[in-house]
Amino acid sequence: MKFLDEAKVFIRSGDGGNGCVAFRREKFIEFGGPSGGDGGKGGDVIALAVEGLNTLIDYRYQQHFKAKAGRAGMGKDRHGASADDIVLKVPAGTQIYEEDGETLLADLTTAGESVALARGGNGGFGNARFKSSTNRTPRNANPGQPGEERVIRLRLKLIADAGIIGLPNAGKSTFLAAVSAAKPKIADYPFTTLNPQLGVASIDGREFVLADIPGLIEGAHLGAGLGDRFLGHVERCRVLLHLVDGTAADAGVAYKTVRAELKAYDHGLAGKPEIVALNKADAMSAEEIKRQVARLKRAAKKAPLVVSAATLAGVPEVLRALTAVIDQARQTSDPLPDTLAPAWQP
Ligand SMILES: Nc1nc2c(ncn2[C@@H]2O[C@H](COP(=O)(O)OP(=O)(O)OP(=O)(O)O)[C@@H](O)[C@H]2O)c(=O)[nH]1
Ligand SMILES: [Mg+2]
Repeated sequence: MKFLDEAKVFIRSGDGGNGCVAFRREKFIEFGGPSGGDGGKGGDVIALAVEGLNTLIDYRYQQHFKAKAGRAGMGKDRHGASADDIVLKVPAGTQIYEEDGETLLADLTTAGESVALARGGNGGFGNARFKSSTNRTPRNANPGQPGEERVIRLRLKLIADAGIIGLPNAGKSTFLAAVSAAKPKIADYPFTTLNPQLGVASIDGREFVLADIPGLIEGAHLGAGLGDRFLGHVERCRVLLHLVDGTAADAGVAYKTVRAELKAYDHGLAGKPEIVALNKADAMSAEEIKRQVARLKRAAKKAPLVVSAATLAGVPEVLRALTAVIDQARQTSDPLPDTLAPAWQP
């Protein structure tokens, strides 16, 4: 399945049906009175988070969603049918913004959550509603109310417990492949990973979701490489796994480059708990490992874990360190301490 994490969609809810003007006409019944029915309600446009989706790719093929109008009322006191709602299915983790892309309308974080984005117009009253003791032949009915239309932007921010960050070629995808059933593309050149990948890792009988994102390079926040927009997918993680390639010239410099990009991106990423691991230990001599660990320790101000995603040495320790932070975060904070606008009501 292709991956798409941003989409712009035009939505329109249905107009209400018009009320009807009619009078009862029947043999032997004089002055039958008004009998115009009400119009039906137009369809709403609703967004619903569903399970089993992790991309917005459907919205590349269809960008216009219009709900049908309610049916008009008819004589003999028949009300018009209301139109069906249109449901936009989105993956959990989808944020819905106004057209400006900045005003948050809704954040659907769990499957089953839904929000009405455009309400269908109410149907108009038929003339039967207007009868009264002083007006026994009302000849007026209300028109249906118009629907609403708007442009919205969908932005998917994957929901994972831990996110793997690092320079290209650090071995992020190799790590994800090693600890989960995910099959990300792995290769010996930068920017192998073009789209975020999710996998479920397990350790000591516990499971958590791990996200692998494209590598960051210096200047990513200015658009260098693949840019930093994929960092949105680790925004909601409880912990970051920062992988550093031990075979690089200087692990400390590599570490600092990525940290600088996290800071420039902001959104609270720089303050997230981070587990630092020196990868590719299998390809280094003990001497080299020692040197790189020292550099990394100086840069990160804490001792890194040493790991090899290729041989799995040290991998359980990394997973345990991640689960420890995840558990702690689950206990102390609510699931998504995001800066959310108050729930939007149409
Ligand atoms: N020797 C050794 N090689 C590794 C290890 N981990 C990854 N590699 C190799 O490093 C290269 C890059 O690995 P990837 O997993 O694609 O790196 P990445 O961080 O996902 O890179 P991007 O997707 O480009 O950001 C591949 O050739 C891997 O086989 C390791 O622990 N030891
Ligand atoms: Mg990769």
